[in-house]
Amino acid sequence: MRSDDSRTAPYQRLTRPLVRDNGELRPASWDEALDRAAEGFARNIDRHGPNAFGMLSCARATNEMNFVAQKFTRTVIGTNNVDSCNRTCHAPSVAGLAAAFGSGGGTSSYQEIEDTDLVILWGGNPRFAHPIFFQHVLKAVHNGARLYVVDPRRTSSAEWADRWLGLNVGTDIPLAHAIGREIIHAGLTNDTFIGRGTSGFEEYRALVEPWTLAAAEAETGVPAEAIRELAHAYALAERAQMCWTLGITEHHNATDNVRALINLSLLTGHVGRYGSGLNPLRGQNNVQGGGDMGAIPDRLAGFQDILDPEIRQRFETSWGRTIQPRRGLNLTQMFEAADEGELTTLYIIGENPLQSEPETEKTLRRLNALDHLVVQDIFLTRTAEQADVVLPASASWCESDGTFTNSERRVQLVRKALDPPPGARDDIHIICDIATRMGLRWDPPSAEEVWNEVRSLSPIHRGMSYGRLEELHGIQWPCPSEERVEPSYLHERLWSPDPAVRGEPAPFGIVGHSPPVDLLDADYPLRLTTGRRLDDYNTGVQTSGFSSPLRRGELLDVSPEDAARLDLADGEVVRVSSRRGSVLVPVSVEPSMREGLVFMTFHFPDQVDTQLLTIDATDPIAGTSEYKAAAVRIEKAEQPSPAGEGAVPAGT
Ligand SMILES: Nc1nc2c(c(=O)[nH]1)N[C@H]1C(S)=C(S)[C@@H](COP(=O)(O)OP(=O)(O)OC[C@H]3O[C@@H](n4cnc5c(=O)[nH]c(N)nc54)[C@H](O)[C@@H]3O)O[C@H]1N2
Ligand SMILES: Nc1nc2c(c(=O)[nH]1)N[C@H]1C(S)=C(S)[C@@H](COP(=O)(O)OP(=O)(O)OC[C@H]3O[C@@H](n4cnc5c(=O)[nH]c(N)nc54)[C@H](O)[C@@H]3O)O[C@H]1N2
Ligand SMILES: [Mo]
Repeated sequence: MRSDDSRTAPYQRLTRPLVRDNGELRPASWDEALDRAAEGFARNIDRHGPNAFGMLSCARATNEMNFVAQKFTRTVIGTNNVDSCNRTCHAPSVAGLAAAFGSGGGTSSYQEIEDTDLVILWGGNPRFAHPIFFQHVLKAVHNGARLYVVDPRRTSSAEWADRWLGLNVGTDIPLAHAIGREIIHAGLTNDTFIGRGTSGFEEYRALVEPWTLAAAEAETGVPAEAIRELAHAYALAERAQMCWTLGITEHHNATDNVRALINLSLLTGHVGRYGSGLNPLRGQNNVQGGGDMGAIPDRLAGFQDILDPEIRQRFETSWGRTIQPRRGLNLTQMFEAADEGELTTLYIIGENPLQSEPETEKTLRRLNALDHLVVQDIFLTRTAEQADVVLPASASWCESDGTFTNSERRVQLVRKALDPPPGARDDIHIICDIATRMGLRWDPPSAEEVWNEVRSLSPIHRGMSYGRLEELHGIQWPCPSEERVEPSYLHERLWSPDPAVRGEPAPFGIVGHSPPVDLLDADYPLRLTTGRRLDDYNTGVQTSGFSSPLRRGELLDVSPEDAARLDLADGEVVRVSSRRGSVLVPVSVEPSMREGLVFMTFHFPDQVDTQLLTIDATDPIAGTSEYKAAAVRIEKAEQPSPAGEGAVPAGT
């Protein structure tokens, strides 16, 4: 472990492999480190079988690297235990969209955002977290679109909104159901679409009936009039875009939340048409692509079902190996299996779970329970410090060739712009070197060779040669052939008068309200929600090295009302305690906060470990944790500030 002083210093790029001897990490040659990595995997497979292995693949790396990582897992090891940080953010969006429409992608293009009449940003702060997407939203506003923001905090995104609906954390389903009920009662449903493209409307009508505007106001805190206004505006808009992010998905009932939003589009026909759609704004630069490449436990490349024997057979023929006919463990289940001793070895490429998973002590225990942990990263992260073998990767996004896929399903070519630091190796090459040591001779392919293999196996990518990607500046999937140009939006079929074209209707999601698991009471009376600020990125590993006048370390945003009640001044250090742990952090009094709500990031875990407070209650369908809702109390602390300064307003 580092000394406390070095914990505030920027992370250094890894340039030499490390191996653990007698409890300590020491520098090693590439040959020694790769031998150790491979031997440890082989030993664990021999003793416990292939399902004792888990792979966490990097949602920041290229499609090609993710394809190779999942192929390694499924063929060299022989398990489907492969996942990524998609689990911590938009797995519920994928699950909810797939349950409704059969596939999990966002339905619209960015151009359609500009051309729409109404945008709802539900549980997302794109001004900070998706600034490029937010530019498209601003163009829509400039073009006359109405903008609604649904968020417990009055975020900086909300500054541009026609109306901000400040709801209580975890009350999105009552709000959505009340909007649905109001649309039905006002006679504003799109009956053509409901009749052709959906199923289960009557059950849905009965489900939402109790959620009157008054009942919803009482539960959500949003004034009835604002709910009514949004319901009418959404239903009456010619075109409307529903966009959501983690305020919806980081909950114990996240897939239900997603279904509740999808229901509103089914009621009004705001899907399957140009300018109307459903858009989860994906988190990491390539989290959409990582999933599309099959770096998830239940799908092969192109979102193809692992349980379908014909699909498996196509991959088996190409790869010359048998694929297990069952879903693998997701990230959450892998950590649980480590606790049970069923998963004994993990290969983590570009993830920092020790600081991104809830309840740090639990994560540390689980990592330490492993027999063999290999971490391949560009920095020596806290997770890497726990590893048996650390492999320095060079393939950060600007140091490699390949493709990325963004939230509008657009695959784009990237070209190497920088040389990697000496000593580091390309992610794909490292995986191939381990595969070769484990008995399969994998000569490192070029990125284009990997991509052509993807195209041969994934129908939705088939028409995307590197040449076409370059010429057209990216192509959205599905792109099944080099000749056809597909519409920019998905699910047009649902509008067809011909049942044969329409196919399976989209079912309404029959989902009930379930408040946050961590209940508020006299001991823990405040609701803590966690999220992001503009200048920092996730666990801070990649942003700690650049200086910004806006960065002031971790802060606890508190409403002026709570600050007055608790006699707290800006910059004063408080102890924040949840049922699981406590931290010291300076306060920032924020007019954007509603009474009873406090906010922190998880960007500075070396100084303030927010994950000591969070809860690992997870969505049973998607496995995503309820990062957005912990119950806490705050007390004045005499200790000096752990994060230094902290007297300037943080901004939301
Ligand atoms: N600058 C910056 N950009 C990033 C990242 C970063 O770390 N820094 N991370 C990237 C990643 S991995 C992701 S996944 C995205 C995340 O992007 P966002 O989801 O936009 O980011 P968050 O700030 O985590 O959460 C969004 C909002 O959810 C609200 N919220 C909390 N609880 C609830 C609730 O119960 N209901 C509703 N409706 N809203 C709620 C919060 O107040 C917050 O404003 O950002 C990506 N972009
Ligand atoms: N409290 C709280 N916790 C949260 C969230 C929250 O809102 N609140 N959000 C969750 C979400 S949405 C996410 S996505 C997770 C993020 O959690 P993580 O993915 O665990 O965190 P990051 O800090 O993004 O770690 C990325 C790592 O990838 C490495 N890396 C970057 N590029 C490459 C590459 O090309 N190759 C290799 N080998 N490595 C690379 C970086 O050095 C870094 O160590 O956190 C989750 N945790
Ligand atoms: Mo994310």
